[in-house]
Amino acid sequence: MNTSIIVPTYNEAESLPVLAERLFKALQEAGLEAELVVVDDSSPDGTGDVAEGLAQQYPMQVLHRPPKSGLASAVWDGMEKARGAVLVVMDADLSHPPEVVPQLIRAVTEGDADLAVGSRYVPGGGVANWPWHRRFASWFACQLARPFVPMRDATSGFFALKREVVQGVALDPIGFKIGLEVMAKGRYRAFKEVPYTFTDRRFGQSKFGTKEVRFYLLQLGRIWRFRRQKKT
Ligand SMILES: Nc1nc2c(ncn2[C@@H]2O[C@H](COP(=O)(O)OP(=O)(O)OP(=O)(O)O)[C@@H](O)[C@H]2O)c(=O)[nH]1
Ligand SMILES: [Mg+2]
Repeated sequence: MNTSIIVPTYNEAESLPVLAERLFKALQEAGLEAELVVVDDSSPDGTGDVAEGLAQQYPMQVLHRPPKSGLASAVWDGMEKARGAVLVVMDADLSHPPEVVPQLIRAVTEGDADLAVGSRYVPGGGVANWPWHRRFASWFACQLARPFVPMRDATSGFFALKREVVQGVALDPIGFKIGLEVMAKGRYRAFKEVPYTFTDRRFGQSKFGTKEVRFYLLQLGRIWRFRRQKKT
C-alpha cells in the first residue's frame, strides 16, 4: 500500500460513511489505491464502531484511543501506524472534498512536490457561504503565519506529503493546526498548493472557539522559537 489517508475523528458517525464512500470512489476513478486510517478518540456517538463496520468493506485501519486525546497527536499516531510512503491528512466532516485527494496524491507522486497543500487561497480555491467576519479571521490567521511558511493557506488541514518530510521531525502535539506544523517544520524541497473549495460541516458540532484562537497564537509563538533556535 503506497498511500495512507489519515482521518482523525471525534463524533463523526454521520460523516464518516459518506467520506469513505466518496473517497474510495474518487480513488478508484483516478486509478489509485490507498488505505484509510481512522484515528478515533472514543467518540461518544459511536464513530469507532461505525469505522470498524466500514473496515469490513474498505481497506482501512482503525485506531482507538482514549477520549479526546488531542487532534494533533491523533494525526501523528495515524502517521506512525500508516503503511504508506505517501500520507494524506484530511478532516472527516466533509469540509475537505474527497474528490480532490487524487490531485494531492499525484502532486507528490508524479510532480516535483514533496508536500502538497489543499488551498482555499490560490486561484480556483475558495470557501462556500462564509460570512465576511469568518473570511476575515481566516485571512488574518494566514497572514500571521506568513513569516514562517511560504504557503498562501497556512491554516489548511488538508495535505499530502512524502513520509520523509516529517520523519524524525519534532512536531508539536499542542498544535491543533497540524498542517501549519508540517509546513513550518517539515523537510520539503518543493511544495504545491492545490485549489479546493472548503464547505462547512453538515453534521455534528464545530469545535472552533476562543480556545482554538489561543492555541493558534501559542503554536505560532512556538514555531517562531523553533525557527530562531534553528538559526542559532
Ligand atoms: N481523534 C481526534 N479527532 C479530532 C479531535 N478533535 C477534532 N477531531 C477531528 O478532527 C477533524 C477536524 O476537526 P473539526 O471539529 O472539523 O475542526 P475545524 O475544522 O477546525 O472546525 P469545524 O469544521 O468548524 O468543526 C474532524 O475530523 C474531527 O472529527 C480529537 O480530539 N481527537
Ligand atoms: Mg471541520
